[in-house]
Amino acid sequence: MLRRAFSFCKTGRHSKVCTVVGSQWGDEGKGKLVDILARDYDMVGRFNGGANAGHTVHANGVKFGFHLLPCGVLYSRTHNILGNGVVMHFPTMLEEIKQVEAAGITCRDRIFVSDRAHIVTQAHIEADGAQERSRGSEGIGTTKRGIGPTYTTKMMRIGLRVGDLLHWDSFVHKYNRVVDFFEHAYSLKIDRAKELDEFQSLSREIRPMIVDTVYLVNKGLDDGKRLICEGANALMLDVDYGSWPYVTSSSTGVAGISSGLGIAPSKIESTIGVVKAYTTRVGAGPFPTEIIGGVGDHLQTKGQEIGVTTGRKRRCGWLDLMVVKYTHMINNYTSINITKLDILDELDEVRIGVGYMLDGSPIYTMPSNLEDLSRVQVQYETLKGWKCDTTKIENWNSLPTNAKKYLDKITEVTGVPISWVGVGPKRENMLLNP
Ligand code: 2SA
Ligand code: GDP
Ligand code: MG
Repeated sequence: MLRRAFSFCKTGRHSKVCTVVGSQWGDEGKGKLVDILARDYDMVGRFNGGANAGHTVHANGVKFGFHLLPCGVLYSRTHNILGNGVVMHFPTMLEEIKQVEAAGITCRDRIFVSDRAHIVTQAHIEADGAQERSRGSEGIGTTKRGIGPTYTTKMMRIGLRVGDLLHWDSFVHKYNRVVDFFEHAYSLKIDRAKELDEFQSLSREIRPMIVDTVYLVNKGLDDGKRLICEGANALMLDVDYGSWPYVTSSSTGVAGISSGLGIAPSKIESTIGVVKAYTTRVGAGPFPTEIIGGVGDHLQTKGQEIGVTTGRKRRCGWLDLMVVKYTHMINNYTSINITKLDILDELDEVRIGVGYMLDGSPIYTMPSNLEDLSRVQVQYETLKGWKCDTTKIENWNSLPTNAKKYLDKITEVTGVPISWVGVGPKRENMLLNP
């Protein structure tokens, strides 16, 4: 059979496999775009992270905050897949299923969890907290959802996998092995009998959802189905390419799709980089365009920049296009979705970081070490604000001239076309570039 021609689809609406990934430090609004695109897709798959993620979807007057469930779950025909690269905290997932059911949407039969995904236990969660405490003032500011320790036991090859739930005796053996390790390493005391009881009862609910998702997804594609790969976190939080060690523990970019969902890179047709119109970061670590006070506070308040998972205030700053250019180099965006443009509506002027200087010379990529990254001097361009309410705008052409100039500047500096612009949190607050 001839291979299908590689098809770039700028908007992501017509691809067979479309990827939505974070291009900054997370919370760009990936959930909203996935929800919008998912209406026309058959499958939505998460490939990385766990219940650290918080993806917000506003649909039919209800606000959902998903941590584990893929954002296609609100459409009755969409299959939602948690790939092998995800770390699973089942109590969180079951809670989310109830949230969706409470909105009148049945979804259990449309959720598929990889038998190869690793399981987060109470010991992983407590170890996360213990590690943060032991780091003192150098704490990463993790979400304390056990993410780092679960990827650690995966790499140490002592973790627990979802498929182990189907073999109870060996599950108990492996559970004890992992708990022994953490109790010893961090002087923890885990109530094993209680947690094993919980696993036993939840495994009855989970069992029908456990499948080989690698086969499910690839067979689906062979049968003509279409897939969205939903990235969690963002490339600046990637364990290899992010501002290490102030990162999460998974591969958050397109590279994570192959390892975390079992899709060959050549099957990915479009990759949409979600870019917030300014920059935010939750947790510690360098942030070159951060604004302390003043406009930073305005963005935090107006943008309601509060962590979906932990309720922490997000740090805010100007849009940093060095970050977007760097993440584009690695992810190769077909197009960009600018989100939260409306949050800049009231500003007299807006600044964009377009380059970095280090020791008096321009640099062309992201420093790999914190020492240099915390010393870069950001080169800014300042543009006039548009000073009008964009939230009622229904089409691209009605955007104010200065807002269009802001968007044009982003394309000029990054070289990536903008396909979508968000001017509010709801589905209808999304403008398509004609
Ligand atoms: P972890 O818990 O080990 O993944 O934390 C490591 C770093 O990764 C950051 N991180 C995040 N950054 C932005 N958003 C995330 N999701 C939640 C949200 C965050 C929240 O949607 O708002 O509620 O606080 C997320 N998850 C992890 C984290 O801040 C650490 O810097
Ligand atoms: P994600 O983790 O990338 O899915 O993003 P989050 O859900 O953590 O954070 C994005 C926040 O911005 C959520 O509260 C969204 O409802 C909201 N949001 C998304 N796009 C827009 C937009 O264009 N304008 C406004 N005002 N809010 C938006
Ligand atoms: Mg988020």
